Amino acid sequence: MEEWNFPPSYSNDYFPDPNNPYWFRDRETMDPEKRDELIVARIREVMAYAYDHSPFYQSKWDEAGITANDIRTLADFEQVPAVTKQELRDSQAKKPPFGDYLCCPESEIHHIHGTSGTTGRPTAFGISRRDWETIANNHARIMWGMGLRPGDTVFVAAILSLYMGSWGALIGAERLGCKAFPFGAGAPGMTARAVTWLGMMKPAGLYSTPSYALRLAEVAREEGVDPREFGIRVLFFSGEPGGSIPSIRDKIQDIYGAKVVDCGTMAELTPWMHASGSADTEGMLLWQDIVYTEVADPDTNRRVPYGEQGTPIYTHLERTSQPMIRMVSGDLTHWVMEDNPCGRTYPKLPKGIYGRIDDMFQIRGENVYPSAIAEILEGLAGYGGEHRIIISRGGSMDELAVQAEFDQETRRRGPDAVRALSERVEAEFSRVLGVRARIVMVEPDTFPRTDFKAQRVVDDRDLYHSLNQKRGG
Ligand code: 8LQ
Repeated sequence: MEEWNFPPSYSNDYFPDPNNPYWFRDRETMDPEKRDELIVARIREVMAYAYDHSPFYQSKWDEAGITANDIRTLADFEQVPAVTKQELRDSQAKKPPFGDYLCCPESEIHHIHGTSGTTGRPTAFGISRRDWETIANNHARIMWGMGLRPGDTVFVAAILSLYMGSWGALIGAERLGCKAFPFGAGAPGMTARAVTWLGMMKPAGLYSTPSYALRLAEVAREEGVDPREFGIRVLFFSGEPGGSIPSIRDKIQDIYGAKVVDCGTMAELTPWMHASGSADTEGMLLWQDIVYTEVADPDTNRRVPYGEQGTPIYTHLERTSQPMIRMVSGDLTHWVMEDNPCGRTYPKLPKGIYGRIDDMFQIRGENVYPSAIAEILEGLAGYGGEHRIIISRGGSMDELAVQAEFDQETRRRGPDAVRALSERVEAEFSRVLGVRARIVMVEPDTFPRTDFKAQRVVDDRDLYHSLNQKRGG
């Protein structure tokens, strides 16, 4: 079989036969039960390694009375206590800067990165050279599965700073033998310049967030350029929901005339592409031989059956510097096991990751995700491209208002068209979400666009009530 060892030592010269749709055919298409057996053995190795090299895992597992040798089945592994982001922060506060879960000598760290969030103590990633190469190999393999090939130009349109997304896409493209273009994002005027460069380079692949791909298309059109002229074949997205939401995915595929692939989990879990669709399979496959993912009940951290919803819990099977073993994401998704068009035998998140459980709100007993609201709006003709979700969590129940832009065409057609659109939005909300929301239609381009991940939820009782009054409701 192809290389599958711990620690991994991939050959940087390896390439599959150009006609082979798989980078590692056996690992990707093997009988899933056989794979699970191999994963159990690998988990024991990774746990033994982490125990030997990190006080963090030593004390955690000693306290739980669990050892690597106790893991005989995947069900046994569910007993291993989960790791939270807060524990990583605490560990780094106690043992700065990389925490007592760093499993290699500091002298072996080859790259420093960190979390891109703006609240709370940031977490530092210390990544060894060995891991850096492993990540590049993992990502090249998954990008091969997306249909990218050596010689293709890959344009990275995301912030090249603390965001791991850009770096992961970049090193995957480099290892794949692509012409890697670390263009970046986020500086003033950069989106217009991206339009110029995309026209010049005609890349086969573009990496960004889904929100930014929509923004880029708007700016291209403002510049009189049809995004189809870029000639992009594959748009691969991470960072936020969108790539697996049919209305958003189809809209972007149509705008660019390109295939959309959804990927990405968490920066801590780099190689974060380990959940990724492929050229022929929509949604996200769980590449279990790279990072073992359990979709679990958030209360018990035990796996839920296929077909059910839960929170992903991730375990690195190939990382040696800061391995995450049962890191709980706090996101929500549902998973299935079915035949995939691409022939890979991995479980799948058919609708991707819905969002963080914390971002969910309850309207009269219904759980609502911001991504479900985006899904409805993006599917409606006349929608202007941005919205804000205003929640009032003040009273006994959450209340919901949505400010949504109408587009220029609707504006031209006048107030009746705006009213009709508003009624359509309201009707779709009650049909799809089962909730009544205050809909406030606003002019095109009311809201700023993002170069990164969209932030659309505003938690504000006063704003909610002022919108509610304006509408006379
Ligand atoms: N998140 C990330 N990717 C997502 C996706 N494809 N669909 C839905 N939600 C997604 C570096 C990679 O882009 C991963 C990344 O964004 O890492 P971060 O910055 O640590 O953010 C992690 C969170 O982004 C996840 O927990 C999801 O909520 C979201």
